Amino acid sequence: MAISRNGCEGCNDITCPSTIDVLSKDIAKNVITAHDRVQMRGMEACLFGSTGTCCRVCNMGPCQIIDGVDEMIGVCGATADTVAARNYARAIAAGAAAHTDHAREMIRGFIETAKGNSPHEIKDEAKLATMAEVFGVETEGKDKNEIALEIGELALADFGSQTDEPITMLKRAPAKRQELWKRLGVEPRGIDREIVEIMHRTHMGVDQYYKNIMLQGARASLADGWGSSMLSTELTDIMFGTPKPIRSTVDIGVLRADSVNVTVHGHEPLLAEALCMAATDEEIVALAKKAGAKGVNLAGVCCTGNEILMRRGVPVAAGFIQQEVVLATGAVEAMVVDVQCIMQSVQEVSKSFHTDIITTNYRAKIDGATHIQFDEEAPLESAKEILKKAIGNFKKRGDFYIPQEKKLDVVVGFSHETVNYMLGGRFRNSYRPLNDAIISGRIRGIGAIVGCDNYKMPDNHHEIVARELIKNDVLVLATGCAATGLGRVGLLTPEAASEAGPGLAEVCATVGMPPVLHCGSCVDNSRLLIAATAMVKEGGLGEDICDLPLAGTAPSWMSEKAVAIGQYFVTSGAYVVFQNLPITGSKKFHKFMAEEMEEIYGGRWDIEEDPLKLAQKMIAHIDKKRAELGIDKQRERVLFDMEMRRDLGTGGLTDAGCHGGPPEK
Ligand code: CUV
Ligand code: SF4
Repeated sequence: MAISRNGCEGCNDITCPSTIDVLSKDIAKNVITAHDRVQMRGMEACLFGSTGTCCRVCNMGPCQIIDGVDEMIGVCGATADTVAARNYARAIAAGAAAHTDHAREMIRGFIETAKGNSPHEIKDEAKLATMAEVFGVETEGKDKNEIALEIGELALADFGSQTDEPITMLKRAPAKRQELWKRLGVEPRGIDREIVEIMHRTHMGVDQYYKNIMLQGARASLADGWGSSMLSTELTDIMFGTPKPIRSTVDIGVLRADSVNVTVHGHEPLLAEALCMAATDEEIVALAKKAGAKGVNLAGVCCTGNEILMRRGVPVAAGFIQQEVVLATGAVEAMVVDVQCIMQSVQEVSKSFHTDIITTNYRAKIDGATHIQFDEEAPLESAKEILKKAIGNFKKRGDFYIPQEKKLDVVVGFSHETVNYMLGGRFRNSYRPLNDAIISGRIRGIGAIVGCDNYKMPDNHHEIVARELIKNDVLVLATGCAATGLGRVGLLTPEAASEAGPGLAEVCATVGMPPVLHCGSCVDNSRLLIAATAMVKEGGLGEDICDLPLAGTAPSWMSEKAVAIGQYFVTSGAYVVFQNLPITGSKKFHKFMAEEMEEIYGGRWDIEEDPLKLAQKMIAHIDKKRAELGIDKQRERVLFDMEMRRDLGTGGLTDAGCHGGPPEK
């Protein structure tokens, strides 16, 4: 069938030039993408499913609920609020489970590394020392591997803990936040346990009060953000190096005509790091040359891409929605996948080409794909086996098309430590200059743009949100496929600061940083929690995360992980706005999420489909927080009297509060 690929009058638009370019070529004519399927389906998404009121948890149903219509409650009597809250909590559980299983693998790899059973090593000893302190590990007289082993084992124990003690990392949060969580009874205990408890409480006939269900939703989300995701980020950094600013490129154009192209897609960097090491191995390079190629060119897709981009500067070929398009070039010898966000369709697309889809994790196989199990005890050998398979395909490559001119430069690698160093670097490592820039109003606030991309929305929504934020002096921190998308439109370069408002532009010029900072993969959203906490601890911006002029969004979210992430930000005190959420079919639950949560956590959910308005809502929240902190006047002075910004003081601003209104003295 004929498919219009250049946009369909306001819906599902593709704006990405290289996507349009590749799909318009003859070699791609048989490729059906997610975008095509959105159009081909010819039916709207089910109203009950998309507003949260379809219940399938028992076999008296499925029940479709209409809030306010008596005969349309569940057969068991469950209301729209109960059903929507249960579904939502289950999405949190699934998202948290994904991060948790990923984290567990990383920690097991970390332990093997500490034992000397892997080709990796303990690289970041400063971070190792920080983690030793968090876990109370004595470092005197021990070598780095002994310390790492103790940390690794304690970290792993947090997953299966059966005590009622909170998980270790929770104590990294601001003191006031910890007290609040304690008071509410939402401190996560064992990480796995919180996910199990959600599944239990949302089973038929258990927890049937939406507010109580969401207490557990909040607790499990914290087990993800401050637990598994944070453990994964920190231990991965120790093992593979904490990201530092590094130049690289993004876009499909990073594929190379003269090399064996291997795209690495999924999430767990253990495999990706091993592939990076194997790609430069003499034997592999020799084999590639023998096959007529210059070598092996690795290119990232999705968050695996972000992991090796951040730490090694390996180019990223594609975000989530381009995973099929990158194959449609005909230039990929193998797409290596592990877990999460891999569309089953890549296998179908690969059939039109010489491309192999190689699954590597026993948890994630695809009918028809080649499976080469990644052996954690012999990562390099596994990686070589995979690359050999890819090299074997090089000679079979037929016609192909790589959009060369559309390769975009990016500067990435903004870990919490980098922000600390870059902004504070001239004097000492600290968040003082960042806080001061916010207090003086040169930086209005922080906007986090995280998460996926999704063909439900035109593909330029991240860009619209980001441009509006930076134009209004909001510094953007980006992760996940959102960050990749922003790189594709040129916003991850210091030069992009020319599009920022005068205050942000000045800060970016002074430091030499982009107005949009790439902070990593989805699990690395935990970096944002640490950064926010550091800002609180630095002083002058209140006493808790909910006092900060900060707002988060995941435009075009797709994965359940985005729901878990959004919830841990809200539970940590942030304002989080998505373009849609499956909660709108229930009145009380919706109101609870969008309004009442703020009274409990100081953070709340919001929904706004229009990306420009979404950005403006984030700015409005930032301004509200500035006013509560009493720093709104400073900003007016900055904007209207450039001279005065030099002599602004910072004192006396620590008494703002956000737990239910006026400052607590
Ligand atoms: Ni984890 S969750 S699509 S942003 S990787 Fe991209 Fe990355 Fe998936 Fe969403
Ligand atoms: Fe229907 Fe209740 Fe069963 Fe859900 S739990 S499917 S609402 S009967």
